[in-house]
Amino acid sequence: MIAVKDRKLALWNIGIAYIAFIIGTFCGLLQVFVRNDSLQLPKFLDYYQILTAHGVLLALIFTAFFIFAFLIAGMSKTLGSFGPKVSLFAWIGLWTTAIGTTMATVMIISGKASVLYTFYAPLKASGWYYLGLALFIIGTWFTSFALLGHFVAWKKKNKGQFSPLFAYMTTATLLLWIIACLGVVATVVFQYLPWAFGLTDTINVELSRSLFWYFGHPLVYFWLLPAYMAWYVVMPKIIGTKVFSDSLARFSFILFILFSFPVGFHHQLTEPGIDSFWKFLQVVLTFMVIIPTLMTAFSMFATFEISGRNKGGTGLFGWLRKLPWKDVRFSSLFIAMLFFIPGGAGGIINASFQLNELVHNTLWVVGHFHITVGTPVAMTFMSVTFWLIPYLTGREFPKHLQKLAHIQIGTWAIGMLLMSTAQHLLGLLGAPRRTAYAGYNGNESAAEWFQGILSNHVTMAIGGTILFFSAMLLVYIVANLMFVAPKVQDENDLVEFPIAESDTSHTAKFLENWGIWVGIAVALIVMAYALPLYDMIQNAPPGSRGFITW
Ligand code: HAS
Repeated sequence: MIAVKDRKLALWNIGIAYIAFIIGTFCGLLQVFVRNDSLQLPKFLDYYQILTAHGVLLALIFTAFFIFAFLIAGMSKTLGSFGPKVSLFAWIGLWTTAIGTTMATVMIISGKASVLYTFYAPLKASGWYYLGLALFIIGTWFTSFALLGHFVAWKKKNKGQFSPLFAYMTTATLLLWIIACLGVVATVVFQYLPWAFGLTDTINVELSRSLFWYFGHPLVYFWLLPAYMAWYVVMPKIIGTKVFSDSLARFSFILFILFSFPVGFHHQLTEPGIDSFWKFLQVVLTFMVIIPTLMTAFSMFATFEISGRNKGGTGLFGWLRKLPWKDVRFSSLFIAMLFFIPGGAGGIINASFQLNELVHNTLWVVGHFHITVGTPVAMTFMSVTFWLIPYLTGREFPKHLQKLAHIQIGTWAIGMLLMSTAQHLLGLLGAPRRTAYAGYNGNESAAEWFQGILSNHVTMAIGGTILFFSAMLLVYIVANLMFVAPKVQDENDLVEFPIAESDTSHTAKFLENWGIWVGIAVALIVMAYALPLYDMIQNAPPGSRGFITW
């Protein structure tokens, strides 16, 4: 059992995450109906306003608060409870992040920041929106440094020992986050804030986008790595085995630190202001990310097979039947992994120079991120929710809630399958993203896109509705686990915090040498970004004034 004060900190983070989840998913529901042309929003609400709220609250706020809750709880569990300084920094982090979130959300709701979660210039939001975002990032840095400080203190006390795998992965994830945020902080502080508060008249659009995507791509791995932590460290314990290979797991996280950053241009392949050489270089580096992903896939299959065979499974696939399918903590993880197969493959398509021409700015990309962050990551967080909240609150996870949890993950999977398949197909046919209902003034060929069995807005709306139902079911389960389910009487009956055993006897010492890895990451960043960014600043076109199109 971790210390009460650490539990409280983690629970506050989870609570805020789920408040963002409720508003964000409701906006998602409204969106699919607007796109379907079957809902007229009231005058005070605009499609782009709810699209911004949906993106910011789910992709940035829900994920970040949930991730920090998981990391806080896991660091306290594996390295021992936090000292007063760590706690203080983590609380300051929580409140700064919460204040930033509130400022940004108020700006979106009051219609002053309908700029979507990517906040591309020259769309211009209120300066308070950017200030809210800046506070949000600063807050996460406080928490990150608190956890890193806890890690360093543990290392000092345990000289020469390998850190527990969970703590090692947390450190890798936080380093990735801190280095990634440098880009978005630079653009917000030096470009957006002076521009939005009227200190400068124009903004260098290409530079702002490039700095955003320098952050935007590692951001997706900031979501993914905590999910991988649950796959590598939590899942083996749930299915009754050990971590397949400690060094493989550590090395795959290191590869993510190296190859997450020098790749942001793959989001900008259609932009004219970047020389194709730099795009080509970053596309090649993007493909390097396949390596740690496939290492993970291999490791997961090996873990499943070892566990299944230990339980008596025979034959080529007999071990599959021995896996604990009735345990919702496992089944949601497994479905999450299944979705990652088409999700990741879609990423490879997006990153391919020529294929990107076909899919960029279409609904395909929306389909892609719903089966990456929206399913593998989100369903892994659901699996974690089912044991982490009762562990922290000291409550049971009663049978009836477990049944509901099965329905919840099943409906999430079905809803996502329908919605994202429709989005992928519609995108391939040409339907644009980032738009409200687009009928192209009744143009015949545009109308044909929407006439397929799966490629139509109705399928998307049905998928979206099922998803909303599932989201509300999840909120019901979360509320019960937080406040209603019976408290366990005996500490031995407490829901388990599953951390699998990991054998470090073959792990190379240099994997713990963070200096080397951060150094190589910085070298790769300089190689991929220094000259193109210099060029964008040195040969900048006249900047753009701001546009408020809503
Ligand atoms: Fe992506 C756009 C490329 C992965 C999220 N991506 C987005 C956006 C988001 C997002 C949110 O190159 C939209 C941004 C916006 O608003 O504009 N993506 C990639 C690539 C990968 C990738 C190369 N994306 C992710 C992940 C995300 C995510 C993960 C969230 C968590 N993405 C792009 C590109 C764009 C893009 C372009 C811009 C498109 C445009 O033009 O706008 C790679 O990381 C993928 C590597 C993965 C694989 C996996 C194949 C899977 C296999 C099995 C794995 C199985 C496992 C478990 C681990 C190669 C082979 C197995 C166990 C079982 C039992 C099944």
